[in-house]
Amino acid sequence: MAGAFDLSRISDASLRRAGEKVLAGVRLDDDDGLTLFQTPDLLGLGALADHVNSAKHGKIVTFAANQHINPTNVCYLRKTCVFCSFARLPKEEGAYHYTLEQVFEEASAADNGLTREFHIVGGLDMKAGLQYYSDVFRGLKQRHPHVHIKALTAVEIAHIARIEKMPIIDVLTALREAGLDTLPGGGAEVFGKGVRMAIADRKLAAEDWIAVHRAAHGLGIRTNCTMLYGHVETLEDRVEHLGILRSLQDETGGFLAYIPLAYHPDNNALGVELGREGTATTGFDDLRNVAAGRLFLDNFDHVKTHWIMVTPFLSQTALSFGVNDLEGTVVREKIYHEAGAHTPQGMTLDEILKLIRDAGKIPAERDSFYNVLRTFGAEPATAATGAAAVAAAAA
Ligand code: V47
Repeated sequence: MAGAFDLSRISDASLRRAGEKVLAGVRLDDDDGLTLFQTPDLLGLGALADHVNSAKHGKIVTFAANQHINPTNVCYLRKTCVFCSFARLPKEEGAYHYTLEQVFEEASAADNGLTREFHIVGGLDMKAGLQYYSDVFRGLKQRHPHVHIKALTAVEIAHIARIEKMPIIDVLTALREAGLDTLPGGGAEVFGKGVRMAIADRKLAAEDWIAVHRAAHGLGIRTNCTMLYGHVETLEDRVEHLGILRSLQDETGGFLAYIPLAYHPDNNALGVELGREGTATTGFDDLRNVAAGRLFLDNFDHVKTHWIMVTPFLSQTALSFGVNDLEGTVVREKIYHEAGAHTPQGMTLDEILKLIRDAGKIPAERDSFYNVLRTFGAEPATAATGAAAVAAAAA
């Protein structure tokens, strides 16, 4: 690995042993994984993850000019995915299902000339099958031919396959013909059976989520992956989850990025049950999750921080904890705002550039395959904010 790392910066002996392995290029095992999630030495963990990230990406932090679109919140798992605040039953107050024209109207924000990616996900709506999404994608590509379509989680793909009585592979092939380019990483939640039973017992099982991504990779469709942390999962569950993602990446190399997602407890049954309303994850755990992802997932190039979920301030700090990619402009976010996120709905290009520069990093706009399109010159960082303050403390 490029450059030297002084292991004496790490105060925790177990983490130092994991650090020795990382520096020697030896893969971390499950016990090391637990250490990443247990160590009290957050700054040591972050410094190690930052070292690994800097060796891959230098000071470059990428973002995409993207727009989130959620065509429907109707979802037949409304009552059983107890962590979700977005879903509605068809006749419930607040339920919506966009017509094609409504999707195209919302997407017209991309006429700004900046947007390069649509991120499209929604509920498991019996009226949103193959024809609906094929029409959505074809219509979007006609209107915005240069905009990449990252759409439909593995759970939605499996839902379409079920209602159309088609094999997964045929659904993926048909959607690709209609304009689908890549799949987002949602729906993974936590793979462990006990956790899935507790928070999403009728949702696509772990092995089926993996099967959809394997099928996509086999067709050359790249995908992302996620882990929803900060609810009922144990640290062992987190390590197991990361291990499953790492194994599929060994097999296919098809994952583009890993995105840890912080659970938001407002307006959902799980938040009430846990007595957690108004209490999101801690900053400590948010930073730990990105750093652990960077170190454990040694076969992933990209780790993304989702500023909508963890706040721009925390995302900025995460840039010194192993992260090389920042969720983009977004434009209008619904899923986490229903669940209590108080962050803005979107960020302007200038805000993103400032956030990255003030962390002492170099902003770069990327395409959806993580190719850098343009780099924005390094500007002097302003006062010690976010990541700069933490990096200074860790040095
Ligand atoms: O799978 C739902 C999560 C995910 C809540 O691939 C919640 O680039 C927190 O996957 N608190 C969908 N999270 C979003 C997603 C995603 C987001 C950004 C980028 C990418 C990408 C993918 O949202 C769901 C679920 O894990 N979610 N409810 C909640 N209350």
